Amino acid sequence: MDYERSERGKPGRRLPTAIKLLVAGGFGVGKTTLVSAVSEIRPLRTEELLTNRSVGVDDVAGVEAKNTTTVAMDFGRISFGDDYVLYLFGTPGQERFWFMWDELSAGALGAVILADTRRLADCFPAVDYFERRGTPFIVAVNCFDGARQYDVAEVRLALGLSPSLPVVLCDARRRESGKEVLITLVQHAMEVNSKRPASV
Ligand SMILES: Nc1nc2c(ncn2[C@@H]2O[C@H](COP(=O)(O)OP(=O)(O)OP(=O)(O)O)[C@@H](O)[C@H]2O)c(=O)[nH]1
Ligand SMILES: [Mg+2]
Repeated sequence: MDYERSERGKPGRRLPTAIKLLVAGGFGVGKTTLVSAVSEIRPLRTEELLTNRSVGVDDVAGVEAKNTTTVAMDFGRISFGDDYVLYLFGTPGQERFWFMWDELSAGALGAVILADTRRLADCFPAVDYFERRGTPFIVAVNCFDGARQYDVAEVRLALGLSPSLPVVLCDARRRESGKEVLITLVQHAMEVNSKRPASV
């Protein structure tokens, strides 16, 4: 909500609108990487080492170099001019930490579901979750090196998504790419909300 900052001696200056967004998706798709790449503050991470105990539990196929995993959340912040500040919450990818999703989702404008085309089915739980909650979301395909490239129409078809739902390609390691994803999400979420009947 916008309000005047006159009490701080700067009459007429507005505080930016705060928007909460989620970065969700399956295990190892690059959620922590994206939040860290775009954040203008030092991101909060809750990474723990993957140990031998997770063998047979965590599917690291495709991300064999990965040796840590998010156990609670990632947090970052990014401003767009003086008008908007986005607060980013990255969810844990592994099923055993999904109980965190409800807490993290409260009050979120929308969610990015990151997808890895080598393991596309891993993002079904996130798609189901946000569809059920009625949270606006977009799908961002994180283009890993060496992974076969698909176009967005193929990904949309494979995930059974409606043509009006944005599917974009990105590189979670690149700040500009991550920013474009977030802008697409905010625009989509605002459009979805503008079509919803006003609550009483
Ligand atoms: N080549 C390439 N590697 C990436 C990309 N994004 C992430 N990685 C690597 O892939 C691995 C997974 O990245 P994370 O950001 O930890 O994934 P995550 O989704 O947060 O994983 P969990 O929290 O464990 O579910 C890391 O080793 C990253 O360095 C990408 O766009 N391209
Ligand atoms: Mg993570």
